[in-house]
Amino acid sequence: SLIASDNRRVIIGVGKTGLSIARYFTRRGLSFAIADSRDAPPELELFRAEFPNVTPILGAFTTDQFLSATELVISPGISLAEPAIATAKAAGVAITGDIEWFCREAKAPIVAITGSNGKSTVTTLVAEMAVNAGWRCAVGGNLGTPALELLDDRAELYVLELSSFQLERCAFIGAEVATVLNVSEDHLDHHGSMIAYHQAKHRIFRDCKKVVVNRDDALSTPLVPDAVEKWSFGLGRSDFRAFGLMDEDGEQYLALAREALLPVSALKVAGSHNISNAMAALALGAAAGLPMSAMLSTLTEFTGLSHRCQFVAQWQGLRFYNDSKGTNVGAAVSALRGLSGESKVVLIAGGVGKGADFKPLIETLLSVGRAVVFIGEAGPAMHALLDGRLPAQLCADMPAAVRAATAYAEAGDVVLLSPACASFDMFSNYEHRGEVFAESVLALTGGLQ
Ligand code: UMA
Ligand code: ADP
Repeated sequence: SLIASDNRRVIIGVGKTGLSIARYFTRRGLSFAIADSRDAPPELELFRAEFPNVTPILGAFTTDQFLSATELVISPGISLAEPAIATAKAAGVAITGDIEWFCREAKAPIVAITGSNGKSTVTTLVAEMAVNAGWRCAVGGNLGTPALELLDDRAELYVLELSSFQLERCAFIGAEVATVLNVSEDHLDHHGSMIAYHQAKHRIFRDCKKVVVNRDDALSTPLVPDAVEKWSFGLGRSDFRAFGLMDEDGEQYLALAREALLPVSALKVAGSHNISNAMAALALGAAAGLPMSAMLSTLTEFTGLSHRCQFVAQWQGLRFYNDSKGTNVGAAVSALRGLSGESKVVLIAGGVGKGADFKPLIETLLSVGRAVVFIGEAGPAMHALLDGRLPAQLCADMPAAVRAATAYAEAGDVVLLSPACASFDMFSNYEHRGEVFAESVLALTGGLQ
């Protein structure tokens, strides 16, 4: 074994998360070892500078490597099916992650948010609502800042976006309010089945005080005791503790019980999925005790996050949208539905397919699509599945894809990048993909609006 017997709490991963765990253990006076399967993990230099007395164990894991550990604190990017980890787990080594350590330590209430899509949008909305209400609020998790970096004794509320990977290695959460926004297929390459993915997401309800349920998605409904306070959101009618829609004087309103709260037209974000997201944020905020007035004014100010159905340019009667964060089939389907309206859509899709079933995307395209341009690893399989039912072609890079998409488009159409796939085959991340798309559009249109 590579681990000394006096140092048997092992952090796996020298990335953002691993570094945050090392810092936290050091603040608590807990000793640790740290390992990464890569020879040069991204935060290595920073780690060496901050922890000169801890020598990271680098390079491919060997199966028996962690058998003498007592606990593995595993970064989200490492699979629990990794042989070295599965072997240690089978031998009784405890498996945890940064989120469990955070939740055991946090003193302020936690709003915990997961789901296949809309997590970042809803997490950001709830945090902005809290800030608008004058609460001292810390926001992070999968959204970007590792949870353990948020710990602050003065915090009044923590808002966490949690991924299925973070939840899967977490035995305790104890949120004030927890939600699974929706469940559609994603990360099947990692979780193996929809049931395993669903189970990982539903860990978010462990020991929670209140839940928020999506009435339009049965898979979001938690198995929790009746005593747990339940709030909900949905595009149907409102009710007690149930945000919904209401018509008044020919206008559609976000509503709670019998009260119209805000006209839907006051939201600056497009698509019915964003109406759901707004109501999810209201339900989470209301359950956490945020005042309604601050929540509603946040909704009227919020213009959406970058790379999520983001408007890029208008040119020769075409509108270009960047939805690079549409990294799974469910997201791309809702972007297509949300942006089509009166228009037809030319879609750019493809990338790392993650084992997904693309049929629902193809079906949506057949009703709202003008044409499709495929890119990346999954491109050929998606092209074959479409089987000539719409004009389509494969392109080798993003500038070519944008040119091809524009050539298919007719006046009034939307050109949409919503890849339904991860980006790592062609780009460093989804932000990079979105930026290359926007640059390609501006190169083609000459930057004209
Ligand atoms: N890796 C190795 N060997 C190791 C450890 C990691 O090869 O021993 C690789 C992983 O396979 C992965 C990469 O290193 O490709 C990063 O893994 P990590 O666990 O070190 O990641 P962090 O940099 O700590 O970032 C993680 C989340 N990343 C992942 O879940 C892959 C970030 O979510 C999150 O913002 C951050 O913690 C802070 O909480 C990113 C993400 O892509 C944005 N999340 C996925 C998503 O949203 O779909 C789940
Ligand atoms: P996440 O953090 O879960 O990836 P984001 O808020 O970043 O979610 O949104 C990512 C993409 O998912 C958006 O660009 C859009 O295509 C789609 N999306 C957003 N909200 C929803 C929703 N409520 N239901 C379905 N798809 C959604």
